[in-house]
Amino acid sequence: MSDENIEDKTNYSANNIQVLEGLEAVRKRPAMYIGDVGFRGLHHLVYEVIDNSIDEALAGHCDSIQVYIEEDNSVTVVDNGRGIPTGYHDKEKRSALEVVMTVLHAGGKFDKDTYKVSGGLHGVGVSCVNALSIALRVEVHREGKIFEQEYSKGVPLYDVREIGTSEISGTTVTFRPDGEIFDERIYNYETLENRIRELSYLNKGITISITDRRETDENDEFITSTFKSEVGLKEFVSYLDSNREQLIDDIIYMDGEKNGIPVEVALVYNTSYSENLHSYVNNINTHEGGTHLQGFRRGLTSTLKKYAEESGLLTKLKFEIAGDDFREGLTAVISVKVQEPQFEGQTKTKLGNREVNAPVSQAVSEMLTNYLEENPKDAKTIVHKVILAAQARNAARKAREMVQRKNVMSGHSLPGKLADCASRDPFLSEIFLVEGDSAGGTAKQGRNRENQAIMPLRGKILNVEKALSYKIFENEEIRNIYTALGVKVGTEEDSMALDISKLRYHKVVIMCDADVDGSHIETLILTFFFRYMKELIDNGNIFIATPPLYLVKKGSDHRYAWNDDQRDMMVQEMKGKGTETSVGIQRYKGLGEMNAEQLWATTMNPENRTLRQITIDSGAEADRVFSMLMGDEVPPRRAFIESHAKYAKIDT
Ligand code: 0RA
Repeated sequence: MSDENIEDKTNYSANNIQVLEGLEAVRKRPAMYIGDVGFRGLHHLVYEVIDNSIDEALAGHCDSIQVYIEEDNSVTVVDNGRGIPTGYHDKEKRSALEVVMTVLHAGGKFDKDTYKVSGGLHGVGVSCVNALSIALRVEVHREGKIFEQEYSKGVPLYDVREIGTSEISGTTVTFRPDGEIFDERIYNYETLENRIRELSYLNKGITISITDRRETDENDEFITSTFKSEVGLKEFVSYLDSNREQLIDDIIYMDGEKNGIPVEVALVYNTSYSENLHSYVNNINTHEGGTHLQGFRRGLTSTLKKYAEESGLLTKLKFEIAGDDFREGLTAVISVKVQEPQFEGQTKTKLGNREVNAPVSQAVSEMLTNYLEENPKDAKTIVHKVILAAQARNAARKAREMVQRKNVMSGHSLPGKLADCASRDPFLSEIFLVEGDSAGGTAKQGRNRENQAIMPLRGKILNVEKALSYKIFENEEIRNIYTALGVKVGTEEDSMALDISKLRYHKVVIMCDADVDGSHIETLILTFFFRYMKELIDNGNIFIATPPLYLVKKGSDHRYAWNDDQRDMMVQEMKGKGTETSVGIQRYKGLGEMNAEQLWATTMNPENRTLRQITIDSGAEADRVFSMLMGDEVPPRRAFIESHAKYAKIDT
């Protein structure tokens, strides 16, 4: 044996130890790599794998990606790229494929020419997915051959092996998340579908499909969706606004490069009053905004302001137009690709790179200037809308000031309908927003008054989707929510700025009847939080209570069921217990059908209750769904409600 060989062996085991240490680090602190080990983290694994295929597509070598949810909740991602290289890697003493699959951050290192920008929220790569999978198999078609390797918890089960010949090229990865790591195991088709739709808009020209192999529909076929966008963000904006009325003829669009930074922007004005801006960096939704969004706003405001001033349309206005006024009824998506993104903020979704601001601002300015010059009619319509927004903002300021003055005059600022809790510690306190005065009364009797506050809401609260923002602040129920929560809105510069530093309860629980009306009210309240207090949703403060649907009883044996399966199982079990006494089922529709003890035991007691925390998978999709649910068009709303209904079957 030569010296060289000995050294090789040492190197090999040294590398091996490093790999194991890397995988172990991921398994020890999975949240550090994928965010969390719940629903989000579970789905994040899929995004991480798809991202590699998208990178291959962005490099110009792949135009088709298929995703399958398998029967056992494993996921397969197939692409027609070049295939991960399988040759021997001299330095690592093993197949390049094995290196990509097992070494953290190794993914991009083999292909220096590729303009690589995606790479997931945390950019951890497929090796991280591998480490968190109880089983993973990769199959590569490349140079006329097929190769495979399998792993468990990231450790290879055998060396990369050749298993056949092939005329195509591409990579297929199938993985099953490790149940020891994840609290959630079940993939949600719609969550993945939404992300895939979004990815297809963000990366035009790529066909991406998703198929659910777990169950078939009434025609015995798997549920599947295929997405391909020819025109990118222009189509995205039109999808987002499909339930709103467009104010101008075209969607304003540009796709280009500024100072070496690829910038794609699409925007349109509609007749609504809300601002819907969605921004992306390297395909990642930047919820918290950042320098690209600042650039967008600056470009939009300065261009429209200049145009409005030069056109003489502002002469009659007695006050300044603010930044917000340019964004009322605006739907826009902006996507930039940044080589070395710096992500900041609480959820690491805020772009910090200062060099991105100016190029985006310039791009937006140029695009908009051209459009306004070429479409004077639309330009006028937009300026008119801006002036109306400014006037409404002025009215809103007056309404708000009046409210604040009233509060000061009456000496106490909490709403009369609020039954507050004793505790003044927001971290221990919760508030239940309850549908109707009568259920509110029951909740007041049943609660733990030490830390549970109750505020009844009268009937249907205002549909904020259809109201001007100053109308919203004139609405009593909504003002009560603001004052009870201790949330302040509006500063001199930004009429929508939210101050949640004095939030009085860290859990805000929406408690509605388990029927069609209740779920409508739930949606109205959620729409309000989504449009006007989104920070609370992002912070994880908003919850929905889940009252039981059934009381199943036999003699003195009383049990609650939250769904039909549970109910049927209880009935079977109780019947099995011999005696003649019959089993009775009571269907709860309203909270009012429960007495205070029952409501406490099933729905309010932290020891037994289930609270559903409201989170947003996709801000863009949530925006579209709320505008549809609360908008004027009936058919899409009915279709959505029928496919998502919790209670419709029972009540119709
Ligand atoms: C590194 C180099 C090359 C391809 C890839 C990675 C690659 C990775 C993945 C992951 C999923 N699908 C993928 N497709 C390709 C190409 C090197 C070359 O052929 O020159």
